[in-house]
Amino acid sequence: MAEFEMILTETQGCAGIIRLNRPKALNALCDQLMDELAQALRAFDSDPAIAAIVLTGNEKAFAAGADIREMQPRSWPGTYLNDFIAPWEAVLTVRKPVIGAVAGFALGGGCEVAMMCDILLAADTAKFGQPEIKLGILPGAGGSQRLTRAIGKSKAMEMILTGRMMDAAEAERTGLVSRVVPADTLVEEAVSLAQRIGEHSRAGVAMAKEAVNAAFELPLREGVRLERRLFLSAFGTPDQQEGMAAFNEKRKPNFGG
Ligand code: CO8
Repeated sequence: MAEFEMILTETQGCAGIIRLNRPKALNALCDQLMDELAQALRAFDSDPAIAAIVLTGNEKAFAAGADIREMQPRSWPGTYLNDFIAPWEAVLTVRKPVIGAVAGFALGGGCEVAMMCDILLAADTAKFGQPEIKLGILPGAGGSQRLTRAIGKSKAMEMILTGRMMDAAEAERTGLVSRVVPADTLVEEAVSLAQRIGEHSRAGVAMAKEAVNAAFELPLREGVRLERRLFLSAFGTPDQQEGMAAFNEKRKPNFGG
């Protein structure tokens, strides 16, 4: 793994952990940080020892948004010609599961990056919000779409038009996150989730991730068709043979990948 200034990386078993690490700016997402994040995601995605990636911040912030200092001087058409949001999509190109683990603020672009993750765990200290309206702009990295799909139109509209934050309990109640855990166990829980995923067939996990994500991109009929194709092709993997043989022989499967 390359040397980074604004993120920290480590591995624990088959979990690759990326910590956003710009604490003085509450992990505000500047160009350099996003470039480093993209590099680290690609490195873990292509590392055969890694089954899933945990993306987290620190106890105060996952990320308090795009870097407002860096954004202030930007103007159109420069913003259009040099689409500075494009590198953010790196999170979406990862084929292994990405588990977002949010403590403290996940605001603006920080909330958007969190919502790009496949599974979101929240510490009881987490606060989510899309406060861009207070800056005279609107969400620009998918917030208006992903928040609306996650929590419904009325609540998403209220949050995006007022900029109010949502606490961890509300985020769990509305389905934005899968679970709330005590802040001091957040990363441990996310790593244990990654390790549980890592016990399963790599191909099966990648196909299942692709199928679930298709639910956000495709009409139902196309999504079901994609699922069917992936399901049928799973029968071409040694892991299908191993998984079913192990069940019938009443033993633990030994998936080879
Ligand atoms: N950008 C740059 N610096 C930030 C940011 C940010 N988003 N958020 C916090 N900081 C800095 C502060 O300037 C401060 O720095 P300094 O100590 O040098 O003055 C330091 O972090 C600590 O912040 P505060 O003193 O404000 O800490 P508080 O605990 O008092 O308040 C808050 C915490 C409420 C989170 C407050 O910092 C805040 O409101 N931050 C801004 C939140 C925000 O508006 N986020 C949305 C940004 S816009 C956006 O994300 C658009 C995304 C569009 C797509 C992406 C395109 C690339």
